[in-house]
Amino acid sequence: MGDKPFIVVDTGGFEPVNAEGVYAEMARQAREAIAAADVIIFVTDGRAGLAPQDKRISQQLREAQAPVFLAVNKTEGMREEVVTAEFHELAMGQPHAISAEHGEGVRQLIEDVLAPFEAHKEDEEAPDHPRVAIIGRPNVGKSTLVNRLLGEERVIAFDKPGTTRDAIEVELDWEGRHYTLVDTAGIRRKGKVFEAVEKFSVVKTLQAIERANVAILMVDAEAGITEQDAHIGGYILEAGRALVVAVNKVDAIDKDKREEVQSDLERKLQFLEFAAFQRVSARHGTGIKPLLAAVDVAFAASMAKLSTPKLTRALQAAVEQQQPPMSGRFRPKMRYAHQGGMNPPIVVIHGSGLDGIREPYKRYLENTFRKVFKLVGTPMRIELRSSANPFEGRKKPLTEKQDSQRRRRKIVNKRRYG
Ligand SMILES: Nc1nc2c(ncn2[C@@H]2O[C@H](COP(=O)(O)OP(=O)(O)OP(=O)(O)O)[C@@H](O)[C@H]2O)c(=O)[nH]1
Ligand SMILES: [Mg+2]
Repeated sequence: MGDKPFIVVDTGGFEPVNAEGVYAEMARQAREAIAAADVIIFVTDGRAGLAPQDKRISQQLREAQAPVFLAVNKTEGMREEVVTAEFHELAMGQPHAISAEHGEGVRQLIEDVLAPFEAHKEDEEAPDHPRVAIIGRPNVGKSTLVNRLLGEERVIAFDKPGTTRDAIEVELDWEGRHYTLVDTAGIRRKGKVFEAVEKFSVVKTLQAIERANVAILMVDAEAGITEQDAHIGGYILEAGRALVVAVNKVDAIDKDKREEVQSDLERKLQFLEFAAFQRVSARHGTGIKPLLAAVDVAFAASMAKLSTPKLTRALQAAVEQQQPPMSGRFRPKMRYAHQGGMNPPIVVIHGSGLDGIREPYKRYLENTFRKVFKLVGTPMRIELRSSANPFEGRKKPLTEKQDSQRRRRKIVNKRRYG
């Protein structure tokens, strides 16, 4: 939410006592989730009212390390004080009346839950070596690659999806350079959520992506390129992590299959074209050297320092070459650019009427910056910041107060930007 990313673990219904069979398994997973969570949301049913199980669950949750928020669900159309009254008995703080289905009260609940956490800030101090997470579907060969890089069987690789369950961190020295490698459990997406063969592994994998500097997205040439690979790539892109795509098991395919894989890569992973694609065989150790070289390049790009004068010159040259399209009667005006963050690099552009800049022009600017700063292998973000433009999009005449405010701001802007 906003600038606070978070990972949600949806647990199976929790029957803490006398659980058998599938319920025992659900209880085990819920316990694991409770132990791993930073915050717990305990969801009860406002229509059914306070149940004896709720009391048992609340007793268990009292032992948890993490703070617990009590949500009373299905309360659409009901008075908050009335529906939550009996839930005070659980003594788990102020109950939050929500309707998950109708989206009522959910935003407030999440805001309260996240309140103690700092907004996501990039660590501006560049680390001296990259943290590299190896990500991919189950069974594509991630663990085999880690062993190959280390030159020893340090992690378990096996021809069965779900072999790796936890994110495992190992240190690698390679030709005088140092890397922290993170082997992860294979994930795939089902509907809108990611899953692993072992349910909890997925959280570790998603966290490994967030914590990495560079992700190696491994795909399996033998099994073929799938939508699942694209989903995982999309997640890495969204997280803003630098990326290298490793196309594994090339030893196991013939020429026809190679062509099919190539065309699938171009089609299905086209949106990852900012990244290097490297064909490898983790089993035989081919393509390993260029793979690590691509990791170095992506790491450097994600941590690049973009100087304000050089950015601004690049911006001006880009605009000269191709002006942004008119937006209504006005043309957006870009004045200068500076770097707003790294990993991924963020370019902040200042000007007026920038709301009128559309996605294609933003992409054009991004490509310009990529070329000028030779940024390969990292996503980029472009942020547009408009100073007030008193004429833009005005429908109603301004009130006197607004007008004098705008005027003052304009004078300030003049001073600032000349
Ligand atoms: N032919 C071929 N097989 C490979 C290669 N790399 C891995 N394999 C095989 O693929 C199977 C799965 O390898 P793992 O390294 O366990 O795969 P993983 O991605 O770690 O799988 P999970 O941990 O389950 O997500 C094993 O049988 C490996 O021997 C390769 O380069 N070529
Ligand atoms: Mg593995």
